[in-house]
Amino acid sequence: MGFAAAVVLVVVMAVMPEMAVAAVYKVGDAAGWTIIGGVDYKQWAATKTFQLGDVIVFEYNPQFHNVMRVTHGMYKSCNVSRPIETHTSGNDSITIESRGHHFFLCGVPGHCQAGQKVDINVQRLTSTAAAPQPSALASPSVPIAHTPAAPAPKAAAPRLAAGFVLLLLAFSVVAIGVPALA
Ligand SMILES: [Cu+2]
Repeated sequence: MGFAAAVVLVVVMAVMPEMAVAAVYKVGDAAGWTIIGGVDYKQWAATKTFQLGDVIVFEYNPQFHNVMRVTHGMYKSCNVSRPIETHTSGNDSITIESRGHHFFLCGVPGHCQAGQKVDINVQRLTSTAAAPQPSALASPSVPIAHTPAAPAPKAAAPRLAAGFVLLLLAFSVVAIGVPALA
């Protein structure tokens, strides 16, 4: 029972950062996707914290604009010759499904140069959400599993022993850790 609780806790903590509710962001807010009014899309994006699963909406008159997803190099130089993907509906919803930068620009000549470009950046995880290690606080008595430097040909037995020590360690962590957390 204690073990089950610990497993649930660890799983929940590992999954939690991904469970944030997806948000919908309209690029440029009320102004939409345009070259009119000098919308600063860099500034617009800087005020957002984009997450995986968020939906980015480009709203514009398709007679005058479009949306191209491009590489970083193309984004910087406003190169529209080989977009990764092109959207032209005038109301394009794009779900962000990967971390890192997603570069978009308008492929109509001159528009990117006029500032119609946006970089949607979903932060990469700098540190994995590691569960706290109760053993580190609770028990210096648990010996560290020091794997013997086994000679290569006869690796099977020491590896088994190391596995057993790890298992013991895991059980002691659960035994010590769960009451401390409860
Ligand atoms: Cu445009």
